[in-house]
Amino acid sequence: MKILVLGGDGYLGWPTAMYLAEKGHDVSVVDNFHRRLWDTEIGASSLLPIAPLQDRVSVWASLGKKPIGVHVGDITEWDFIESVFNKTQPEAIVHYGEHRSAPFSMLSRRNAVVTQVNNVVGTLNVLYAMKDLAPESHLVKLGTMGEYGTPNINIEEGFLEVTHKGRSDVLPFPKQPASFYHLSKVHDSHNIMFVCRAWGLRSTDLNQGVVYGVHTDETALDPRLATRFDYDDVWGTVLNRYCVQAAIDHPLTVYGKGGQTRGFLDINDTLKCVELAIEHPASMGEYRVFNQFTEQFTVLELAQKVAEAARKVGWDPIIENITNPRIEMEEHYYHAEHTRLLDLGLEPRYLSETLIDGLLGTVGGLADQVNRRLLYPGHSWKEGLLETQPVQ
Ligand code: NAD
Ligand code: USQ
Repeated sequence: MKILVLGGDGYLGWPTAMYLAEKGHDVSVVDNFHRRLWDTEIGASSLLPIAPLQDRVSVWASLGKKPIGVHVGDITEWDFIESVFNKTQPEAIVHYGEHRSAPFSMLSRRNAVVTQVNNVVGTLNVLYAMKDLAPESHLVKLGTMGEYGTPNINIEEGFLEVTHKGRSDVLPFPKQPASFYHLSKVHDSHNIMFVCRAWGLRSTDLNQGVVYGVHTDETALDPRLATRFDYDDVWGTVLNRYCVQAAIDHPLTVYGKGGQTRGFLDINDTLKCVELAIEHPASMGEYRVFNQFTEQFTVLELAQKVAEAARKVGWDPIIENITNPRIEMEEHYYHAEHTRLLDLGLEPRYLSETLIDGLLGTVGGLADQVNRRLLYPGHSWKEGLLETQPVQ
């Protein structure tokens, strides 16, 4: 199948591109490298060194693998995305090409605008390109579990059966996101659902939880095929951060009380879920939602798991409940359904299988590369950048 991977230079996009090429698909990646620029803006970088995209694809081809095409440009620019669709005629579009940091989106008015314009306009262009140039293609869009927020009822997979004043309907599940980034995903979801209804396009919205891990069968083939590992307070996700903190004897930074519960999954499960969505496409005109995670933990439980695993490798981190830079519920009910990908055949890799060898082993070897400035939060949801961070 001809597949476009938008955001193919990113943490998930690059391993996905290799994985799908290895499965025999005809893969092209699209990226404008804004992520590398946004890292520079906050003075952060991947703990694992990452090669330029052009080197990645040439190393991949030199291993005798099916070549991966590269298109460098910005999907918010219509002429660019139109030419990519004309050249590649995609049958499936895996859309990772967005700005993905909740803290970044909350730093200032400008950061909120950058995030929402990039994500909403980019996705709108993709939808128009599908309508005009590839109407039968299938959009596999990366959404987020954070679209739902933390309601006091079970979270369903996209839709909720509601009875109101004696009448019933199946309606989109209410969305209560907690950052301008998460809101951008809600806006995307509405636009996508609308065009499936209005133009008969088809899409799977993968509401994904927090992803961890960096090793896949393909990244393991050569160090230059590695994907990024973020641990700073703006781009780094919670589990990655705890592992890095444990490796350098820094307190594990639990924000507030630590009862915030989220869904998590291994990067290898992300690749499998995307493949399952592609292999079992939505019908024409269908907009469907899969909740994409395999386990749920509170962030305090996660810190305890990391501390326990770290002690097995001879480290002894402490857990510190620090002032929460975010505005979010720190104790709440959380139960999210996630059966649709399991029904399609997902066999999860659980955290207990990979924490010590996969995550702690990786960061342990890179401990001397860690920048300690990036570990305590240098931002706040209310005040934006704090003084310890570089000023723009
Ligand atoms: P990432 O930042 O590593 O990768 C995104 C890539 O998209 C970057 O290489 C960036 O340069 C590119 N990009 C952004 N805007 C673009 C544009 N306008 N034109 C072209 N390229 C553009 O992010 P990631 O962690 O790989 O996440 C990928 C997607 O998955 C995002 O949409 C994110 O919201 C979603 N997601 C990620 C996680 C996670 O834990 N990483 C969890 C849930 C959902
Ligand atoms: N947290 C801590 N300590 C830390 C860092 C974070 O307690 O050192 C807490 C946060 O307060 C939050 C939770 O951990 O309650 C998750 O934060 P995170 O930074 O790991 O993840 P989040 O900001 O939600 O965003 C990440 C990705 C985003 C994706 C989202 C999936 O960056 O692209 O959409 O996970 S989800 O969380 O399901 O919405």
